[in-house]
Order: sequence, then C-alpha cells, then structure tokens
Amino acid sequence: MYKVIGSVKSRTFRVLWMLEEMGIPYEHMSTSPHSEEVKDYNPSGKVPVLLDGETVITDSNAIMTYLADKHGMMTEKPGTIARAHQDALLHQIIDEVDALLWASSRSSLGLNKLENFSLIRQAFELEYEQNIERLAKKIKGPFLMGKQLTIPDFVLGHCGGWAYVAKFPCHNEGFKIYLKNLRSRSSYQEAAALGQNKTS
Ligand SMILES: N[C@@H](CCC(=O)N[C@@H](CS)C(=O)NCC(=O)O)C(=O)O
Repeated sequence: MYKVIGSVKSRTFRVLWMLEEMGIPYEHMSTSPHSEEVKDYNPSGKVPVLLDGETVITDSNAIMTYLADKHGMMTEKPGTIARAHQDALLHQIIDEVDALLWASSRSSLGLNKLENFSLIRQAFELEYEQNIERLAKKIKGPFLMGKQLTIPDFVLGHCGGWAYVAKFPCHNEGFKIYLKNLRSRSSYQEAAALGQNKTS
C-alpha cells in the first residue's frame, strides 16, 4: 500500500486529494516538514514524500505525475499534444502561483521569513491576481483541460485554498466558481478531513 508522508496543511494535501479521487487505498503519516520521520526519507526535510514499497518519491508534482501515469487516471496520455498542454499548465501554475504563495507562507511552517518580505508582499498580491486572471482564461470548464479532472487542477485547487488562508485577494468570479466546484467534491472533503483535530 502507498504511504503518504506530510501534514494535510501542506502540499501533501494534493497527493491525498488525488488518491481519494482515484479511489486508491493509502496510509497517511501526518508529520511536519523537517521532522525526523521526513528526514529519514528526504534529507531536505520537505514534504510530501510517497513510499511505494521500498521506493521513495519526493515532490508533490512528481508524485502526482507518477500516480497518474501508473494508474492511467487524472491525466492525458504521455507523448500526446494534450499531455504537452497539460504539462504546460502545470508548470505555469508552479511558476506563477505556487511560488508566490510559498514565499509568503514559509513562516507559518516555522521557516525564516524572506528578508524585507513586508515590502514585497503587496507586489506579490498584485502579481497573484494578474496571474490568476491569465490562468482563469485557460479553464476550458469545468476543469482546466475540459471535462476531465487532471493533475494541474489538483495543484491549482490546492493553491486557491492556500491563497484564501494566506489572505491573497481574488476578484475573478470565474476562478471562484472553478474553486467552489473543486472544493465541493467528496474527494476534496475526505482529504481535508484527514487534517481535522491534528496539528499539522
Ligand atoms: N516542489 C516541492 C516543494 C516541497 C516543499 O517545499 N514543501 C514544504 C511544505 S508545503 C516544505 O516541506 N518545506 C520545508 C522547507 O522548505 O524547508 C513539492 O511540490 O513537493
């Protein structure tokens, strides 16, 4: 059985949500970045980590891509044009949304704040709104790639909730509807419930 290591209130959520959506059983070890358990598997201390038997896989995006390709779900087929477009969306979200949120959230995970962060926070908020505007135009509906929920939706859906908690402004109505639709899925709620009553 797969084992997912990392707290729900981290990028680990994406992996848990995807496994719930796929209906694949897994074990979850909720633990913070840099805990001894994490460092046993990933010397950088970063989560999430996936164990597939003896094999250790790190990075939420690598883990999701591995699971999606292996099980032939939540993805366009490798080597197709559709997959190239899906990967381009994934990397756009990582570059333009995930990276901005991470810079503002480091301190909530006990890591040092970026120097002069208060000076650049406003610039990040503006950048976030502009980047979401551009991404929202690419949502084919109801999901990014159209009718099929794919890897980039898990990342963008997670980032949308993260941005809300981090109080990043968002005025794009289409994006809000897209997020509401994702959050209403039972898989999302099941994964979120794993974090209740736990310190993460
Ligand atoms: N690109 C990696 C980033 C992993 C990452 O930075 N995870 C955070 C928690 S969400 C962490 O463990 N940070 C600890 C650190 O940066 O030292 C991924 O998507 O998994």
